[in-house]
Amino acid sequence: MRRALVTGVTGQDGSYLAELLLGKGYEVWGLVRRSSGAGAARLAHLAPDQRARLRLVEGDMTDPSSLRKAVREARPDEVYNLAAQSHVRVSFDLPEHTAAVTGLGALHLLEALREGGHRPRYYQASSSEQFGRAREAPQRESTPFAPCSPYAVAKVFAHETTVSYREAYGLHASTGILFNHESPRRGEAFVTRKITRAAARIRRGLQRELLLGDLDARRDWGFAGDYVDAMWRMLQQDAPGDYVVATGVTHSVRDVLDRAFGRVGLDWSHHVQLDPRFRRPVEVAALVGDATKARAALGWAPTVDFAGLIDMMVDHDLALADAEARGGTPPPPAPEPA
Ligand code: NAP
Ligand code: F7E
Repeated sequence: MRRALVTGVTGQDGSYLAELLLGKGYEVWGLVRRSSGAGAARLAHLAPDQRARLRLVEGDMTDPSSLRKAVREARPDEVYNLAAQSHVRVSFDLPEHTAAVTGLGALHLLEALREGGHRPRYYQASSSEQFGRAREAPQRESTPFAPCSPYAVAKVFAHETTVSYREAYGLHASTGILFNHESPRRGEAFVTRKITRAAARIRRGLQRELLLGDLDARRDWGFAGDYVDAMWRMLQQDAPGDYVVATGVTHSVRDVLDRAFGRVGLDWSHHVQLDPRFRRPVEVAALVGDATKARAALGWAPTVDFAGLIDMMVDHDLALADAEARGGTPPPPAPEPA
């Protein structure tokens, strides 16, 4: 049985990746923090036979000894480093924490692999935010990085460290430069989910207004389920590499509002207020990716378009709002770390 170690297993991508790997028959070791309570709910729906192959191991990206122990115990064939302080605006409030977890954390993990002498394949969760104030559009693997947030700077550090470990030590280490990807499991502080949650709750009379920072920003939004499949495909290649993963289509925050509020039959302009607290000190105005390499080399393609993605999220959030309106249902218990 192949074994994978996934950091960030309680996050959006971690939960989809764990599901994908368990579905392929892997034993999955997930790194979890003592504080992972809310995120662990994302794993609660797994079927009993899948849970039996999911092992949770305590650890933290800022604690190298816990990473060495996780690697030693799991002896993985593949390692997926998805753990991060992943919120761009929050990274301006917590710059050192973000650098420690998102940047230095990757170095700690790569060192644990190198020192362990065991040579699993490694995936680093790189980000389109690394392109920042991008020098060209669409952005591809050769586009220079121009990070403009503490998050993006930390991700560039982790990315370049991964490349240098590949070159220096011959590790099968790949990076996926992923553009924004969303789902019903997206954290509620990211703009798509913030909007779909609000549209559903306003429709059901549970909320009146939605405060947003910027309506003109443009992003290339895809479906998280598609993007974790690209991660897995990268580690199945004979040679490691760097890949942009994106839909190639860009939309504005305003487009998200149109689609989400349209889905519930409301006019968003009656409910949305601008609030400078949700703006960033530096905004990345527009990003759009060119995934030609991933399509050709990995045989990867997105299966969900923008409209399908937003509709999926709104429909999920309408069901949540209905449950909330009925008085709420307790979430199922999360797996216990062992
Ligand atoms: P997410 O939902 O925010 O999940 C982040 C994960 O990291 C959670 O499991 C969290 O655990 C864990 N984590 C945070 N700090 C940690 C620490 N100190 N030690 C150990 N684990 C820690 O992120 P996501 O959207 O799934 O994204 C996955 C990865 O891809 C991240 O690295 C993100 O930066 C990157 N990325 C995301 C996108 C996107 O659009 N989603 C695009 C490009 C790159 P808790 O549950 O304990 O908080
Ligand atoms: O913002 C604008 C905001 O927070 C998207 C992370 O997964 O993707 C994500 O980072 C856009 C930005 O995602 C609000 O200014 C307007 O232009 O959903 P977001 P992000 O910053 O693009 C990248 C690829 C990652 O790697 C990250 O880990 O929407 N926006 N008004 C807002 N954003 C938020 N959060 N809240 C607002 O009120």
